[in-house]
This record gives sequence, C-alpha cells and structure tokens, in this order.
Amino acid sequence: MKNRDRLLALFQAHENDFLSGQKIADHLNCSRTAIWKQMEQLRTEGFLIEAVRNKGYRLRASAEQYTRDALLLNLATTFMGKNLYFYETVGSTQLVAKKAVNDGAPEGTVIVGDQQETGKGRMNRNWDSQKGQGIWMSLIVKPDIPIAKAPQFTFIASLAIVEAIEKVTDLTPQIKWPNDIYIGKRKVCGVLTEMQAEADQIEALILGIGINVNQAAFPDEIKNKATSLRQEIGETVSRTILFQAAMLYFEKYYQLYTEKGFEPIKLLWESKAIPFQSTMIASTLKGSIRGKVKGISDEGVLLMEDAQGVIHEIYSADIEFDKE
Ligand code: BT5
Repeated sequence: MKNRDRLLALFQAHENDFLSGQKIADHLNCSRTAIWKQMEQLRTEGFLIEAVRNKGYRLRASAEQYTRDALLLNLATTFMGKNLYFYETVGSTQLVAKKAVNDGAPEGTVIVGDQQETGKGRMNRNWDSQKGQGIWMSLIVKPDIPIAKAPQFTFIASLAIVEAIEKVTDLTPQIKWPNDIYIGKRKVCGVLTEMQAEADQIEALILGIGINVNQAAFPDEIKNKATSLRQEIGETVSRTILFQAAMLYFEKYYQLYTEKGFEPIKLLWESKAIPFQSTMIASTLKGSIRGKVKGISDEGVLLMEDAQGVIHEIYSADIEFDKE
C-alpha cells in the first residue's frame, strides 16, 4: 500500500480522533517529513486537515468531496457501507449490486454512483440521476426473514433517510407509503426494494435509494413533482455528510429491527408518514382499487377495503389521495 493510502486508512480507522505526529510516524514507520508530504497530498485532493497543538491531526472531507475515500473517512458505522464501491458513472447501482450479491458481497455492502445513466424506479420507470447532484446508492442486506417481510425494509430505509435529512438540514420530510419521501408536495427521495431469493429464503435485499440533494433544476417531465434539498433550503448540502448520517441511521434501525422486530419501526415510521386518508386510490400492476384504508399490517402491507367490503393486501402501488 502506498504511504498516502496507509495514512488515509489510519485516519479512517480512528474516525474523529486526533492523531499525534509521533503516532502517525510510528504507524507508518517513516519520517515526520515524509508524513507531512503525504498530508499535503491529501490537502491538494480536498481533504481538510485540522492541526491542534498537543493533540495532533485530524482529517475531514470537505463539503464538495464525494469519493470513496471521503465517504469512508469518519464513517462511524460498524458494518453498513464499510464495504463500499464507488463509480463516477454507472448504468444503475441496482444492477451492480445484483452482480455483487452473486459474487458473494457481504451484508452491508453499498454501491454508490456519482451519476447513473439508466437509473431506474419501480416497474422500470426512469430515475433521473444527474452527475454530482444526488445520492444514488444500493444497499445490500441479508436479513434472516421470510420473503413476505421484505417490504419492511422499505420502511427501515425510508425512516433512516428522513432522520438523516432532519439531522443535516432543518427540513421535515414526510414518507408517502410505500417508498416515497416528500418535502411539501414534491418528491425528494425514492426507494426501490428488490430481492434475490431462492425457494422461500431471502438471499439478499437490494435497497436502491435515490436522494435529490443539490439539483438547481429538474427536467421538464418531473420539475413539478420533484425537489432537492438545495431547492428547499437555498444552499448546497454535503452529500458525504448526508450519506454518513443515512448509513448510521440505517444501521441503528436495522439493529432495532433485529432485536425488537417490526413493531417499533412501524411506530417510528408512522410518526414520519403522511397520514392516510380514509379513501384512497391505489394503482397496482393488476389495476386500481379505490377504497378505505384500514392501515398497515404487521408485515408492512397496506390494507384496503373496497366498496364491496373486500380487504385487499397491497404490497406496492402508486397511491393517490382521493379528493373527498
Ligand atoms: C422510485 O420509483 O421512487 C425508486 C427510485 C429509486 C432510485 C434509486 S437511485 C439508486 C438505485 N439505482 C437505481 O437504478 N435506482 C435506485 P418510483 O416510485 O417508480 O418513481 C419513479 C418516478 O418518479 C418516475 O416515473 C418519475 O415520474 C419520478 N422521478 C424520476 N426521477 C426523479 C427524481 N430524481 N426525483 C423525483 N422524482 C423522480
């Protein structure tokens, strides 16, 4: 490994700690002058170096930096995102993730693209993923749950993203069942949950998450229904900081789910969700259903009662609030 990479790995391993010049020199087994040269190299790459007398050095990514190294530096999770693949340009991070699963990628692997050429939404719809503007990523998890519970992970992901946006900005996003995050009347984030399964067993879930962060404008087709964090607060947001917050919250809620089940997630999710109205229209692949919403089942499935009194279990749909 090059000295530059070893120095970065050392800072990555120490998250927010200061490291003394001596400690760095001992670890890298080279002179202080050699270290200083590597520090300068990192500085020219955009890293910020804090030097505090008697404490040493601390490294941070600058707000604009969005690279694998920057995303990993100060990432305080235990497993989410630690195995990270970063692409300047990629077709769809979902497809890369699927391949990674087939190649045996471990749980917590994350694929990030700075730009997606063929980003996709549900039902093969297009997801606009301009270069340098958003967080386009796929998370690989391998929970030991039956297939029917897979939709619960859309809840965990949405909850984590809402919390991360709240932590990094003053905004209050809301979740629209099943996979959208809105600010006011516009969509800021979409989640696409896909599954690799064998027989009745989940091999991996691939959670595709697209967050609009720094777009100043959107293409005509979506400009009236999409928004970015920048459009909402009038200034740019560090994608790196937001990514790291999202990873931390996702890991936190995944652990809560593993320990306590879906119930606490459902309660938290409900506190962040746009309340259902009594009458709604759900468009699914099989057609649309107009009816009364009875709530969400313990599996995370929407329960709707039609005019004939039949209860429908809806796993995924576009829902519209009926104009009552
Ligand atoms: C979604 O689909 O909302 C899921 C989006 C998932 C995108 C991520 S990015 C990383 C990963 N890799 C991928 O290839 N995909 C995932 P859906 O509910 O079907 O919404 C799609 C619809 O939202 C489109 O038909 C447009 O109307 C609209 N749309 C497209 N791009 C958008 C954007 N950037 N922001 C807001 N709305 C958008």
